Amino acid sequence: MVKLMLALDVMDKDKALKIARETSEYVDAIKIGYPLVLATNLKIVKEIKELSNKEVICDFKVADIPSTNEKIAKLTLQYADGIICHGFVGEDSIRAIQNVAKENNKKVIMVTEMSHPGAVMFMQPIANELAKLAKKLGVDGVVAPSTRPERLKEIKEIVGEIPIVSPGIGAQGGDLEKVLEILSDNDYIIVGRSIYNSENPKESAKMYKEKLKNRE
Ligand code: NUP
Repeated sequence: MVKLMLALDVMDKDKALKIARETSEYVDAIKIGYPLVLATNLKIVKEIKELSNKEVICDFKVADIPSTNEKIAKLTLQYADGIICHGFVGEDSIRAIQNVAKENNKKVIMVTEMSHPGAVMFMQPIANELAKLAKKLGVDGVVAPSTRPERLKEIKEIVGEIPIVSPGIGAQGGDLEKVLEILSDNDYIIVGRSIYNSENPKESAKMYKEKLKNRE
């Protein structure tokens, strides 16, 4: 089954813990990014992991020189099960993160093409090259857009067995039906606002989970 990753981009600790607790029955993984970590601190990752008992991925889109990437990865992967990094900074920068991840048995997920409209300016022209690099390096996942199913398909064809982690369903307008025709078992859809901003996040997470189940 395609998995559900909750993007927990709320900026209040109690709200984050409440939503993580309420939705954990229906989500397979929780993604924590700058909004929540900067509003609290890195230890929130540990707390969410303990409370939800789910895979927790830090979406820090790391994009620095190898030695700085290494430091960021070491700090993040103390608590998180995986980290999202950018690929455009090049092979050495990604390898620096992979080295830390391998020592700790953690995941490195690399961004190829982002989901927002502006990604067509600079990212889309190099995204297939980034996907090829992801495959060469054997990363544990790649981010590709649910907002552009044709691009999602192309990137998936390039990376083959590497799991896809795909944002854009819900608030960004991605078409879940179309996306589920492309994704396969072990891939993830990422859903944020349409779960955590809904009146009933638990029900919303349940609805997404059921849609994923029904596609089997
Ligand atoms: O290309 C990307 N698009 C994207 O939306 C790469 C991402 N990591 N994200 C993240 O996915 C974004 O930062 C947010 O955390 C989540 C999507 O959230 P939402 O649009 O469902 O609220």
